[in-house]
Amino acid sequence: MQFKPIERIDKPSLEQFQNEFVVQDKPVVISGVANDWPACSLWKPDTLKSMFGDVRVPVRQSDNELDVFFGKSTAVTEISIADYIDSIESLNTDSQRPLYLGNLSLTSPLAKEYFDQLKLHFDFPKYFTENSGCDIRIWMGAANQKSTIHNDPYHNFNAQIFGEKLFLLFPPEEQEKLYVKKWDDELWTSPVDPQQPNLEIFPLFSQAHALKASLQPGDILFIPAFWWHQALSITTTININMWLYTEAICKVWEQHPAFTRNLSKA
Ligand SMILES: O=C(O)CCC(=O)C(=O)O
Repeated sequence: MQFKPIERIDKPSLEQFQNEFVVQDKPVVISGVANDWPACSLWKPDTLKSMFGDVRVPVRQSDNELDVFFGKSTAVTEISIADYIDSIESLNTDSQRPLYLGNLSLTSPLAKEYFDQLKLHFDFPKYFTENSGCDIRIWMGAANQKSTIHNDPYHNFNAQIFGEKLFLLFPPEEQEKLYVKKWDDELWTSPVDPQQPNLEIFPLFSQAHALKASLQPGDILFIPAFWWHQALSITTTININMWLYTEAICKVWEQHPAFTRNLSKA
């Protein structure tokens, strides 16, 4: 795999963001925006523990998505936020892997009570005039937590709140080199572990072209819809992301060669 760094931009205007990144289907790391969010100073494992320690949340049995999608750990369990934070902070994560509090919707009716309080702490810029289908999720994980390479039929803003997370992004047309498989109607995911690829089984992965960014607190990564992406926590991390579903994406999804190729393989 070869990679280049993802471009960075400081506080773009709506026009600049739309013209240089959305229209050109190009990822970017936005700085100078989330740094001022109260979340970046308030949301630390210990403060979340004191604010919401008793709240019970669904967590994945494994924080390695390769286990979730290609292994045997698909189960979800429930745990209090205090116990979850203790588990990721006390575990020797070199030899044991903890649970993963990932992809927790803050906009679901169940989380509404807490969301009203949390939403005062962040404010994603209005880079899209239409905001339909806007969905906000929180992700908290231990060092070495990893996702699979997958894509989403939404534009995505992923903000780093605490710790450091590494993102690899691959353009939609790199699909063949990633050996993606259908998980459900919305999710296509790759069995290749980009940190330890098995090139005997997945030889084309050696020719894949990726973009790479290390997100620090206050960075917001824009992942255009359908771009393949993978996340790896370098430290304990807290991220918040917002998915945006637009009319334009709907049209692309219906016509995109990746989608028609996916359908013919399904
Ligand atoms: O952080 C992760 O584990 C995955 C994040 C992700 O896939 C996303 O923001 O779409």
